[in-house]
Formats: sequence, structure tokens, C-alpha cells
Amino acid sequence: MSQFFTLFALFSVLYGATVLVQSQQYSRDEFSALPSLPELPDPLLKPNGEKAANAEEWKAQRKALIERILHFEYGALPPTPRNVTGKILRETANKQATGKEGFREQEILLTMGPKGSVQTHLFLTIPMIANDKMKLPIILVGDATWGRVDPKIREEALQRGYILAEFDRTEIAPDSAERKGVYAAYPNYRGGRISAWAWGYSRVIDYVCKLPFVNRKQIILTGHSRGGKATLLAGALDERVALTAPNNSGCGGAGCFRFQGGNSEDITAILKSFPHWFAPDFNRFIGHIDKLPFDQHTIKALVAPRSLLTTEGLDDKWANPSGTQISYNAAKEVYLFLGAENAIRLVFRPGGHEHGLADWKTLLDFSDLRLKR
Ligand code: GTR
Repeated sequence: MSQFFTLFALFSVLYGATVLVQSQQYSRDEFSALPSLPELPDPLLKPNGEKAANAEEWKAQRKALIERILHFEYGALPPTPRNVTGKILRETANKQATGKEGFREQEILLTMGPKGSVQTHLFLTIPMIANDKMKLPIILVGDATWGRVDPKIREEALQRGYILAEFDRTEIAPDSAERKGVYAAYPNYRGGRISAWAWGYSRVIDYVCKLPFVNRKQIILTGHSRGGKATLLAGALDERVALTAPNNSGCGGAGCFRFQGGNSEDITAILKSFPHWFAPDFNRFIGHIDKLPFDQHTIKALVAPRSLLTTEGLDDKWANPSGTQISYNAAKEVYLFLGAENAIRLVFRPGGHEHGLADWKTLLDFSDLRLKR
């Protein structure tokens, strides 16, 4: 019998035990008991109604907020496996392409979870100057499902001494209700896709943290739109991330549920088209958004005091630029409370829904400022 428990414990440590996966379902009574909060709830307000008094109390408050946010909005993350491994499938060197230094590229197959059944391909582009003495910052982007980053963006990042790590988050969890990837590996797992993708970002971090040429204190996450929603959640939860940079992430990302600008996506619209992105019961809040015990500014506040950059297009009305401004202002209160007001930034550019060179340059500028001081 004890042998069984030893084996079970070992299995749990290696793969993350499925029994630890909580159900996201909550009762009608629990929902009905939630008070109406028409204004943005104060993230500093503790469950006992008092305000967090200092950074130490904020730590406990942050934990409580994470539980609530996952419980009501996104669903819990899958268990944390301890077996993330990478196999280099292909390696190429291009000495001339970027200035004098050049770069090399690796395509890596990452495997993780029960029997290594969750897999994703990781593309690393590494400036030649990187080595165990010259550790470089690394930017993770999970949007390879839409193609690799534009060569101009890659060039800019490499020239400025950043490693690029690109992966396809939809290999971790499909962008549909299909129970593939992480859902097949953990059959009891009920979280939504944004949670599953955030988990994917953290698994890539597990891997890159082991690479000798990566500066582990300079891990940067970015992603666009639905990928930006996952970026924000991943950066909010994973304290290894130094800079979180969601781009045009809107509803369920850097936007705001309570304050919608004209023609922006709200909870009704997003759950009609993409119910699988969220916790199964999140639809209870349709028509009752005042009962949501937090709003998207709270997710931003979880990143504090680490750096947070939100990049937006002024014409990207569907992503709710004005609500994003309101949510930024509210999150900044927590940054101020922690004495880190310079660590949060919101930048609007002209134009619409895209993740272009202008957004990347803004990210690199902010990163140079914050991380390379
Ligand atoms: C839209 C969706 C947005 C955004 C976008 C995208 O259709 O309504 O929330 O995520 O897709 O990912 O491009």
C-alpha cells in the first residue's frame, strides 16, 4: 500500500496530479451572494473589508485575488509538471544577417505532462554574442499559429540584444472546444483556453530558464489579441516574468468589462463567439457584470511591482481603448501603493488591430529602460 502512495507521490511530482485539478463550477447561491459593485472594485480591499496596509499584506491579498479571478473568470491552470524537456530538431547559424554578430536559430520540440504527451515547437533566435558569460534578455511570444514574427521585427530585437522565443500556443490547447493537447493529457481539467495558454507560456519559461545564455531576470512576455489575453494572465501569475506586454488584448485582457467604449467587445459578445476561452460558468455574469468581484485592472495589479506595458491601437475600438485607459488608471493605484509607478505604462499608437513594428519598438524601448538599467 505504502508503495502505491510512494509511486503516486512520484507521479504527482513528475506530472502534476490530475486529482489536484479543481472544478470551476460554482453554485447559484454563491453567485447570488455576490454584492453589486457598479464601480471598479478596489484590488487593495481585503476579504475582511479592510485595505491592505503594506507590501507584505499585498502578498496575501494577491494570492486571494488570484484564486477569485481563476475561479470566476478563466478557470484554474492545469497542474504544474516537472518534466518539461526540449529536443533540438534543427539548428542553423546565420553569421551575416544581423550586423557583425549574426544569430543562430534552433527549432526545439518541447514535451511535458503525462508521458510527455503535451508538445509544442519552440523557435529560438539567438544573437551570436549570447553565451554563459553574456546572458541576454529573452522575449517569449506564443502566436506562431499566425506565423513567425516579421523579419523586420526580428532584426530589431536581435540588433538590440534580445533572444526571441516563438511558440504556437494552440499546440498546447486548440483554439476551439476540442479537448486536445493539455485537455487530453489532463482529462479532468476544466479551465478555459486563456488559462491553458498562460500555462503554456510558463512551461516555455521552465525550459528557457535552463538555458545558460538566457538572463533569467529578464524574461519578457508578449502576444497579440487573444494571445495578449494569455500573455497578461501568464505575466500576472508567473513571478519569474520581468516584463509583461499584452498587445491589443481587449476584452478579457487589458480592456475593462464595466466600462465599454462605443462598439467594443463586451462579455456577451465574447462568450457568444468564444465561450471556450473562459471558465465554464463565466456566462453567469452576462447582464450582471456589476457582480464580478474584480475587473481587468485587478489582473494588471497582480503583475505589480514587475513591469507591465500595454500597447493599443487608437482605432481598434473593438478592443475598448477607453476602457483600457480606465483599467490602466485603476491598476496604477496598486503600482503607486507599492512604490513602482514607473513600472506600468500604456501606449497608444495610431491605427487598428495589429502587432506591428511600432508596438515591438515600444516594447523594446520600455524593456531597455526597465530591465537594462
Ligand atoms: C476577435 C475577438 C477578440 C480578439 C480577436 C483576436 O474576434 O473578439 O477578443 O481576441 O479576435 O484574437 O484577434
